[in-house]
Amino acid sequence: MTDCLFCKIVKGEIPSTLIYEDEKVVAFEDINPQAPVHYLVIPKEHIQSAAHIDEYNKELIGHVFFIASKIAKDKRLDTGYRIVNNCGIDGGQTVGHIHFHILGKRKMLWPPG
Ligand code: DGP
Repeated sequence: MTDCLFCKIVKGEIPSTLIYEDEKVVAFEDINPQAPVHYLVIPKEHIQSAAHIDEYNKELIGHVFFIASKIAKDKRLDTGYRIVNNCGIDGGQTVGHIHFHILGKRKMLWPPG
């Protein structure tokens, strides 16, 4: 996906503050933080959204979620945090490459807006 913003971040074509990388996943600071801690965790492979999780990529998504949990531990979000996935237009997704937000270091509200 040559025109995907997050694919460009994966390839280093757009700068970001990386906090984690392995062969399948990268995580970086959100450019528009909604909490004192706000990271994005994404698969390197382009998957458009949660609606595009399938038999082929379901284990990769499990790995992304595992890494999100590991990052939360490593960053000492010991009192809790929120992992958010926005899917599609009504879900509030603005970047068409699946990503999980990790929000922490403030008390979260429920229900979300
Ligand atoms: P969503 O609305 O769930 O699709 O979240 C997209 C997030 O991506 C949003 O919180 C802002 C973030 N974002 C958009 N452009 C950039 C960028 O160029 N760099 C970084 N680090 N984050 C970005």
